[in-house]
Amino acid sequence: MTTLVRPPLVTAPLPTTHSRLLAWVREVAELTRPAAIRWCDGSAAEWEELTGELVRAGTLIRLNPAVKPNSFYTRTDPTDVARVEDRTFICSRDEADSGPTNNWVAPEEMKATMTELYRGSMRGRTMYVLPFCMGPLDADQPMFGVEITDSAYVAISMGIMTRMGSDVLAAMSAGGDAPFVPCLHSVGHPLEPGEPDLPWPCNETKYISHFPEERMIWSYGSGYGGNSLLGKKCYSLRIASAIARDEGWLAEHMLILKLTSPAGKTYHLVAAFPSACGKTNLAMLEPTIPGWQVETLGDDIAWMRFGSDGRLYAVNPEYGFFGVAPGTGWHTNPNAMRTIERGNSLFTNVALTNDGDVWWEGQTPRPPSQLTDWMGRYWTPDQGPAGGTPREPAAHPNSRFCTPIKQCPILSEDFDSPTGVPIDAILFGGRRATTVPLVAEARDWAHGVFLGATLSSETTAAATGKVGVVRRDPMAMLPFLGYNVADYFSHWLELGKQHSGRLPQIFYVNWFRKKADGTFLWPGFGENGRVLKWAIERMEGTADAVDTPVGLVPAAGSLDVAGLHLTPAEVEAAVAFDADEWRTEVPLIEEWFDLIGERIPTELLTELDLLKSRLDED
Ligand code: GTP
Ligand code: SPV
Ligand code: MN
Repeated sequence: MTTLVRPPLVTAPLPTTHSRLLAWVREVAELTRPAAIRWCDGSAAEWEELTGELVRAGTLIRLNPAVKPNSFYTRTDPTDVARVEDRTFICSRDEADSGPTNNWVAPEEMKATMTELYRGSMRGRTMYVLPFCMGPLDADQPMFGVEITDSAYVAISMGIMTRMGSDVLAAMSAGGDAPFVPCLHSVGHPLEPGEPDLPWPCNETKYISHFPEERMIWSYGSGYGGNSLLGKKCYSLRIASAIARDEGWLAEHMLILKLTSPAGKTYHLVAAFPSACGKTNLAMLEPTIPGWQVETLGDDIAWMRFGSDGRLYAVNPEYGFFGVAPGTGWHTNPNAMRTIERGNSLFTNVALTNDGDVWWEGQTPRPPSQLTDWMGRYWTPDQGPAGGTPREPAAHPNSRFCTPIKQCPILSEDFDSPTGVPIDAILFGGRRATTVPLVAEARDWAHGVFLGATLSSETTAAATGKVGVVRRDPMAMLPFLGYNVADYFSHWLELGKQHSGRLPQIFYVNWFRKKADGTFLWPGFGENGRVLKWAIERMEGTADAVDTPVGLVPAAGSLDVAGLHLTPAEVEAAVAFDADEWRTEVPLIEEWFDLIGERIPTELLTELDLLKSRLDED
C-alpha cells in the first residue's frame, strides 16, 4: 500500500460542505498532486492577487490604465491559439450516439488515457477550484459547474465569462447538495522543484473530452478559449445540448438581441452563425436606419425553453464576451469598443502599442507606426516581423477580448431574467462568397430546420486547420454538438410539432456574398439592421417577398435601402437567388445527408426533394 500524500485541501474550515464536491476535489488533488489548492471566491481582491501573480510570472502585461483600466494583455504559445476540433471528443457509451460528426473514444478508454496524463500534471502549481453557474443563480434549476484548473489565466477568465465564486458555492449547498457538472482542466505542464515556469504553459498533447451521460468534462494540454474555459463551449453547448435533448429544450450557438421598431414595438431575435461569422457584431448592432434600436442579451450561446404560453424563451448562460478582436472598431462595432474601454478586460494574442494599449487589424483604418505583434516581435505596417513581405497581421486572426457583459452599454434590462425573453425569429447564417442570398424566409418550421441543417460556411481561424474551406455547419453547431447530429435534427423537428402554435419564424442570411473582384457585396455591420427590418415586416405582413426554391427573398423595393451607397444592381446581386449556383449546391447537400446516414429524419429528405423539384421547375 502506498500512502497518499494529501495536499492541503485548504486551511480549515473548508469553504463548503458539499460532499460530492469535496470528494471530487480530493480525488483530483490526489491524482494531479498540486502544490496548493485555492478555492476561488470571485472577489475583486482575488482578481488583484491573481493578475498580480500572472504579471510577475510574465503571462500578463498590465495595460496603460489611462486607456484600458484594470486590463491585461497576454500572448499564448504560438501553437495554442484556437479550438482544436480534431482533439475534441464526445465519449458517449455508444459510438453511434456521438454521431458521424464527432470524434469518439469509448469513455473507459478515454478515462484511462487521460488519467495517466493527469497523474502528477499539476505538480509545482496551484490548483484552482472555480464554482460557477451558467445562467442566473435564481433560475428554477440553477445550472452549476465546478472547474478545477491549474491555470490562473483560466481562473480569472472564468471569473469574467461566468457567474463564479462564493455566492455560487453557497447556493450549491443551500437546499441540500446540488448537482453540478465537474470540469477538469490541466495545461499539462508540471513543474519540477526549481524549474522556472513558462509565460504560457501548455502541452503538445491535447484532449478536450466530454462524457455526455455522466455530464462531465475533462480537458488537457491547452490553455486557450473554448479548450479551457469549460463553462463555455464544453458545458453550455456540448453537455447542455445532451441535457436539452433529454429535457425538451435547446442549447444553441446563438446570439440573443432585442429589437425596437420606430413605432416602439419590441421583438427578440436569436441568430446562429458559425464561429467568427458575425454573432458578436449583430448582437451589438447600431442600425443605420433611423428609429430602429438594438439591445444586447448575448453574443454566443442561447439556452431556449418553451414557456407555459407556448412561446420559446431564450437565456444567455454566459456573463462575459470572448469576442474576436480583428475587425472590431468604432466603425464596425462601436458598442464592443465601449464595452472594453470600461476596462476589467483581458486581451489575448492581439498586438501591443508603444503606449501600453492594444491594437488589431480593423480597429482603426491605419495601424500605428510601430507595434509589438502577437508573437512579441517588432512590427511596422510595411515590414513583416522577419523584415520580409508579405506582411503578417500584427494580431492573430483569432485574437480575442474577454470582457464583462455588464459593461455593454446597450445590455438589455432583461439580461438577468431567469426565464429569458420570448423569441420572435431565428436567423441561421454562414460565410458564403456565393450561392446564399442576403436573406430568405423559411416557408415553415420544417423548411427552416432544413435550412439550418444544411447551413454551410467557410472555415475561420476560430479553430485550428485550414481557413476558407466551405463545410456544412448545421445550425452553426458542428463543433459543439454533444450527441448524434441526426437525433439533433429530429429534436428540432419534434419541438416544432409539440409547440406548433407560436413558433418563431426562421430566416436564412448571408452577409458575406462577394463580387467578382473579391470584395463584399453587402456592407454589413450597421447596415444589417435593414435585413432585420425586412424580417420584422415579413412577420407583420407588410413586406413583399418572392418565392424561390430556397425560400422567400425580398421583392424589388421591399428591402429598405434608403441612404445606402449601393446601386440597384448591387442590391439585386446581394438578394438574388441563382438557380445555377443552387444546382451546384444540391450534390453537396446530398453528400452531407449521406454522411449523416440512416438516422436522418425523413422530413429533411422530403425538404431536399422539394428543393430539387422546385429547382427543376425553375
Ligand atoms: P465567435 O465568437 O467565434 O463565435 O464569433 P462571432 O460569430 O461572434 O463573430 P464576430 O461577430 O466576432 O465576427 C467575426 C468577424 O467577422 C469579425 O472580424 C467581424 O468584423 C466580421 N464581421 C461581422 N459582421 C460582419 C458583417 O456584417 N460583414 C462583414 N463583412 N464582416 C463581418
Ligand atoms: C467560437 O470558436 O465559436 C468561440 C470562441 O466563440 S471559443 O470560446 O474559443 O470557442
Ligand atoms: Mn462561438
